[in-house]
Amino acid sequence: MKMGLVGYAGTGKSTIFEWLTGEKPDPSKVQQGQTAMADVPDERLAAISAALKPKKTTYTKVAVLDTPGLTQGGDQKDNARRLGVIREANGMVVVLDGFTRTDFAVQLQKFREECLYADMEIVGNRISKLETVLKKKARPAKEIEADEAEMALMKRINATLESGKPASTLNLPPEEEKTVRSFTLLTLKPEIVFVNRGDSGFNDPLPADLLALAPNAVQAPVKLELELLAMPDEDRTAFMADYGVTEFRRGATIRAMFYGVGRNVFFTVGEDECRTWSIPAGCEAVEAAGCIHKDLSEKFVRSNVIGYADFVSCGYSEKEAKTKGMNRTEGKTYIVKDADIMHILASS
Ligand SMILES: Nc1nc2c(ncn2[C@@H]2O[C@H](COP(=O)(O)OP(=O)(O)OP(=O)(O)O)[C@@H](O)[C@H]2O)c(=O)[nH]1
Ligand SMILES: [Mg+2]
Repeated sequence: MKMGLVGYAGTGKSTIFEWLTGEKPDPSKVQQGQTAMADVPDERLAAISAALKPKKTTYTKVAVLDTPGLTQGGDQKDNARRLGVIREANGMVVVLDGFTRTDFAVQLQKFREECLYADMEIVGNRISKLETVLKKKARPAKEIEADEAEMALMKRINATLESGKPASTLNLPPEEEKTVRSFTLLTLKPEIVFVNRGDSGFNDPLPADLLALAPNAVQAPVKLELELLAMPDEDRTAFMADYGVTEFRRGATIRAMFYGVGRNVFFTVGEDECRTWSIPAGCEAVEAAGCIHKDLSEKFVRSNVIGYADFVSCGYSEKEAKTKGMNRTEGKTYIVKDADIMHILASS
């Protein structure tokens, strides 16, 4: 799971990169993008580990990719190259300047337009290429058929983009999604909007015009939090009170990024290790098994599942859950719920 920090130059992406991952951005890596990992905090796993005291507690991670910012009204070609760095990411965190500007909705709309134009160029190029290929007649019928199907799909995507809508609004079925996957269209990527606030205003609700465009947008005073965290403990409390900071939002932001792009977790628990595993929301048990190891999904037999609320009500005891009949046996197609406690059984 790799999330790209994207947006216009100077919106604070590299500052956020450091805030989320604890790694200093390396100026020599700005142009090609820099990646570092961040744990996805989970209070439920913390509670499980506090109760079971395993040797090790492991949180699933997200990779965070810092990307070069776009220039406003700048060279379109150069912006397209900069946007190209994002293409390897699974999702985008669109960073808006909330420390020198208040026009969040305008910034977001502009950025979304850049993505539309960049995708239109890619789709347009592909259409031209397919037109040339389709003129050649002496080819196997199967190839012609596949190219014609791709052409129809590309034209549909193009029409959507031209009407100002992201390609994601087409809700492409898996077969078609596979056809276009290699083009890594930006408007197919899940997006979460982040407002990088200055020293004030971060406790105010986000403006309605922004929420209309991005209902799940989040905000935090990133630079202020970094400065507060770097202070000696004895000074921090006083400064937090001065600025009206009641909590640090780093953890909540990572969780918003993780859940905002459609991920869930399940837990595995034991004396050696308790951990969270990242899965796509709504996936089947056999796919969840594959998130631990490919073998587990290929040789999947069944899974034992305890719902998180049941697990808590049993005092975090698998034995107790079994006694109370809350440890269910589920098959391959069971839809895993967020925070399920799972034991996958595979054949050897
Ligand atoms: N006052 C204030 N300044 C900030 C904040 N966040 C970032 N800055 C400053 O804004 C400038 C740009 O921040 P960066 O993190 O380098 O921005 P960027 O988005 O990575 O910029 P590019 O890499 O050029 O796209 C730096 O001088 C930061 O110190 C903030 O919340 N408040
Ligand atoms: Mg930067």
